[in-house]
Formats: sequence, C-alpha cells, structure tokens
Amino acid sequence: MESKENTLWRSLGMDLERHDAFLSPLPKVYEEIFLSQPNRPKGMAYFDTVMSGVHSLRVEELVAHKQQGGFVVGTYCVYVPDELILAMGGIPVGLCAGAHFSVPAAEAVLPQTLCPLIKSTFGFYLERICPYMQACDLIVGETTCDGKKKAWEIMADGLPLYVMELPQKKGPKDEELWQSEVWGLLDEIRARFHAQMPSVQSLQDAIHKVNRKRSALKELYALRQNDPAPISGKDSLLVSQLAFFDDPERFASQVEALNEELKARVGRGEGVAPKGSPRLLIAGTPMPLPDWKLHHILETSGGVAVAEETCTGTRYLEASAEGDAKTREALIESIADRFLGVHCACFSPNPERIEDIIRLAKSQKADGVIYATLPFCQTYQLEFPGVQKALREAGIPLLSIESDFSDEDAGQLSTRVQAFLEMIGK
Ligand code: BJ8
Repeated sequence: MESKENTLWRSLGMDLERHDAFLSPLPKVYEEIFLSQPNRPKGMAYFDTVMSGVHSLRVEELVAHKQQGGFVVGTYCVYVPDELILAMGGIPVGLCAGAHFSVPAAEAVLPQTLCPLIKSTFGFYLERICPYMQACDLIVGETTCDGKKKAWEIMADGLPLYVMELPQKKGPKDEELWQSEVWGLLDEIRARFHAQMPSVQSLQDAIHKVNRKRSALKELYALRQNDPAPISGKDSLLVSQLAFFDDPERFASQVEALNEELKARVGRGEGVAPKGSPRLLIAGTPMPLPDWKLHHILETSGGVAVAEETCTGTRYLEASAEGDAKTREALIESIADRFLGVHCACFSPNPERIEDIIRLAKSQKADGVIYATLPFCQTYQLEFPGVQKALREAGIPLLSIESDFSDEDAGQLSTRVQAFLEMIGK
C-alpha cells in the first residue's frame, strides 16, 4: 500500500522518483551537520521535527487549508508582503531553493552562467520535487535582479505567476510605486480567489502575527551577541530558514521558548563553543534550505557564526510594519513602507547596507566578516568594494567567498576559512 506521504505528494503532481532521489540523502546529512553538534539547546528539538517532516507535516497543513477554501501563495523575496497575504486568508511560503540537486536540470534550459539560487529554484519547477511550489495557488515573483525577472517569464508558462515591480531606488516616487504594487497584489488576490477586501482587524492581526515572529528572531540574534555563543550559527540559520515555511504563531512561540533557554544558558555562562572562539558575521546573498555549507565549514573549523546579514537573516527580520494604524489604507501603507528598511543590493545607491554590516559586526562583537556571495550575483558582488573599504576603515578583518550550493569546493573553502581564522589570531 502507498504511504500517506506518497499519496500526498502524488496528489500535488510531484515526480515521486526524483523527489525520493532528492530527499533520501537528507537524514544522513542532517545527522552529520546538526544532530552531531555537542551541547545543542533542547529547544532545537522542535525545529528538528519540522525539518524531519519538512516535505510532509507542514504540507499537509497547507493542503488542509486549501480544502477549507483557503489558498497558498509562494514568494521568492523578503519584500513580498506576507502580512497582506495572511490578512486576505492565504498562507505565504518562501520558495527559494538552496539545493545543488536541481541545478543540472535547470542548466539544460537556462544559461550555466546564472545565479545558483535561480537555477536551483527553476530546477525544482522543472523536476516537480518541491511540495510547497506544487501546493501554491499563486506564486509572486518580483523584479529584483535580471536573472530572477527573466526566469519568471519562463516559469509563467507552467505556474500561476504574478510579478510585482520592485523599485530600484527609495525616493518618494519609488515609495508611491511600491504602494501601488502592494495594492496591485491585493487586487490580484481578490480577483483570483474571490477574496474580500481585508478588514482593518485582519490587517492588524496579520501584522502582529508576522511582527511577533520577527521579534522572536531579533531576540535570538541579540542573544547571539554573548560570548560564549549560546547557540551555533548553524542552528540559528536553520531556525530562520524555517521561518519561511512554518505556521507563524507556532513558530514564534517555539523561538520564544528557545530564547528563554538561551537566556538561562547565558546566565550560566554556557555556550556551544568555548568562550573566546572566533566570532564571524556572514554578509551576502541568501542561504535558503538546505544551504548550510559555509556555516558547517566555519563551525567545524573552530569559529562561530554570530549573525547573518542576508535575506535568511537580518534582512528578513529587522524591518517591520506598524500594526496600530486604524484604517485599511494606513495599514497597507505601512506594510508597503517596510521596503524602506530592507537593504538588498538590487537597490541603488544602497549605503544603508554597508551601515548595517558595520553596525552588526559591532553589535554582535564579531572578530571578522565573511562576505559570501553566490556566483553570478552581480549586485552583491558589485557592492563588495564598498563593504571592503568600510570594513578596512573600521579595522574589521574580511574574507570574501564566492560559492554555490555544491560540495565541490568544500575542501578549498575550508582551507580558506581556517587560514582566515588563524589570521584573526584567536
Ligand atoms: S531582497 S537578496 S530575496 S532579491 S536571485 S539578487 S542572489 S542573483 S535573492 Fe534576493 Fe530579494 Fe534581494 Fe533578498 Fe543575487 Fe541570485 Fe538575484 Fe538573489
């Protein structure tokens, strides 16, 4: 008899054979990277469970939501407003992929000289191995980098894709444009799902839900300022990666519980690495599931990652909408204006991102910064000289790394990371 999971995946039109090939190595990899860590916080058990059922438990919830008349919206960028989707009765899920497995399939269609995040995601689409993508009733792309926006054009052939125009600057005209784009998404959701106009109450509730999740993550990051670090960078990265999938309220309460445990650890002076271990800020492109390579290399070389200035890190959690406004228009304006506080390299000029990196390096008491970009991500690579200059002036050591999702360069990366840790001299 077919397993419950296979029935679920088959009902979503997935390619079960390819999906099995993709998923089967994961438990061993997870054991090696996460479960083998000494002195892990007990609160990570919840996130281990979420991960062990990442393609089943949460997906069952999404399917149940759809069966009750709800809808699921996939997103690829932290600017797309989860708050609005939730307020209108949808469940938002992040669809960016960080797996090398699906890259070869994508390269049969797309140029090889393209960002691996786009290729991995595109490969998920071609191979039908992502139950989240398969469960989506609407997928929202955005005009951030050229690679993404042209990939949407191809994916629109087989997926219910809608594209938001993200401005490239942050002046008054751009603010107006993004406001109208957020209203455009609202209209699209109304038309597609016969959804009601979101009420003031539903918008306030959705903002509070998302803000609670972001606050819990912010507190987690603040706890990582302690030496010894009470949680590994790997575990913290995993938590923020799962923020894109899990139920926001359940997720927030689990992160809050984890934070309580970490506070007690800090009080006892207990950590995951000896006090005085080299502390690194990671800055650069997003690290979507299951991209754990750099953190694993760093933390098995004696360092500890104390924050991520990425979209699977601070760019996801730092800016928030205001949930106290009293009219629908003001609440939607506040949801849209959140973009002003998020500093992706696709904006120009973008000095705030350099300020963020310096501020984070100081607040997290980092001994150095690893600037990590995906190959062919021009926007982040072109911001490197400015970041390098600012870090030099601030006297903060810097290592620049360009790496994709494959393990091919693991040996070379590990040599470079170890040399950097030695250079930091801790
Ligand atoms: S807000 S980082 S999620 S666009 S896909 S820009 S890595 S070449 S993901 Fe992004 Fe939104 Fe910005 Fe964040 Fe580069 Fe690749 Fe483009 Fe990328």
